Amino acid sequence: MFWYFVAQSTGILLYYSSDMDYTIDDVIKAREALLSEKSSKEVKELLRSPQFGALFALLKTAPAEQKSQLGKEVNALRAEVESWAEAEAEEAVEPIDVTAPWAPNTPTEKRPRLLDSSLGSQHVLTRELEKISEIFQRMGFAIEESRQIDDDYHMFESLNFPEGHPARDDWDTFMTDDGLIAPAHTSTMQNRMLKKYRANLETNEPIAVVVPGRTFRNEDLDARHEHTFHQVEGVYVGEHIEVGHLVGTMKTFLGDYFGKEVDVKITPFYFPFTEPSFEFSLTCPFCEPEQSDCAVCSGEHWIELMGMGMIHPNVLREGGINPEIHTGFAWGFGVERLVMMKNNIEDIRHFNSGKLEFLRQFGGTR
Ligand code: FA5
Repeated sequence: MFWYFVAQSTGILLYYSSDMDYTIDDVIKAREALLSEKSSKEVKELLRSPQFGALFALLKTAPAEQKSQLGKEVNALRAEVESWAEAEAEEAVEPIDVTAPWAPNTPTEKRPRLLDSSLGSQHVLTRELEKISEIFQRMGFAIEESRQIDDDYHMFESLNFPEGHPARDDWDTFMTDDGLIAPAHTSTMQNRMLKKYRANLETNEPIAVVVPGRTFRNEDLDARHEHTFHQVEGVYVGEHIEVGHLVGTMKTFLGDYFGKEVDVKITPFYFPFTEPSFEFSLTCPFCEPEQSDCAVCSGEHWIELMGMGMIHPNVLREGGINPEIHTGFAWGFGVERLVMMKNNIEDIRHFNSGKLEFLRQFGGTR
């Protein structure tokens, strides 16, 4: 067999035989030669290079049965060389992180160093809120999102606190100058949920919805009180619904969340939006029964977890529901307190502290 050789500027040889047979090696060698020149030449120069010239010549003269295969390989090589140009162009334009805490035009060397996100993990509250939502979803509840700014109607009026009602003062939260309110509880969502889901009742379906959300209070802070914390609101409305259904629902949820039955205490309480109303407490896991100086429960041995009750007829009416036909219950529990009791976290202030020592104990579960 007779061989021709084509000398390349790089010294790499591309060869083809006189009867114009080609082997895959021809294309591989051309590719290697192009790769070695990639950094010193522009893509359009590479596309006009002798390596491509030789391959095109080969394409013209190759036996008919080889042309299609060779054509595919030459085209693939050309597409690859063109893609080098695109990759280079992408590298050249520095992406702008619009969420970064610096002005977009700050030069790279002046930007603060950030930790790679792969080093982080979900915050323990986010993780636990996902678990909580999952349990309620399995129990048949829809999950809805709360909001972080609300108005007087949803905070008070729709919840049976008419203007001037003395109980308004018990909900001391933050307000904007134009009268908007940082919600002191997730009950601000009750009226919206009743209106959104009341059509269920027409087809004998209950209203069953859970609303996790961030809440705010002007509080004296201690081991179990924060100014910013989370609640999970629950609303259930149907026919012949009673307090027993409420207690059963909460015990089922807590049994699933803690993986065992928990001791609970239910005491009568007052909320304008439920009647009757109750406070629901769990035993304090941070002290012994004879201990009176516990910083978490203040020696009471019970930690109040939630408020609950049968939805007041005025609240049902305001949501467009006839209380003569339908009744329902609602609850609102503190997420931080629940997570504290499950994970033995003795101070609520750890959650917002940003302390890595605390956060790392719950890391690694993205
Ligand atoms: C309420 O917020 C009512 N909206 C609950 C409710 C809903 C009653 C529906 C009836 C029907 P309360 O103020 O008790 O109630 O708060 C409920 C729970 O939120 C408390 O039991 C506690 O777990 C949590 N919580 C309240 N204040 C704080 C705080 N400052 N820091 C952390 N958790 C808190």
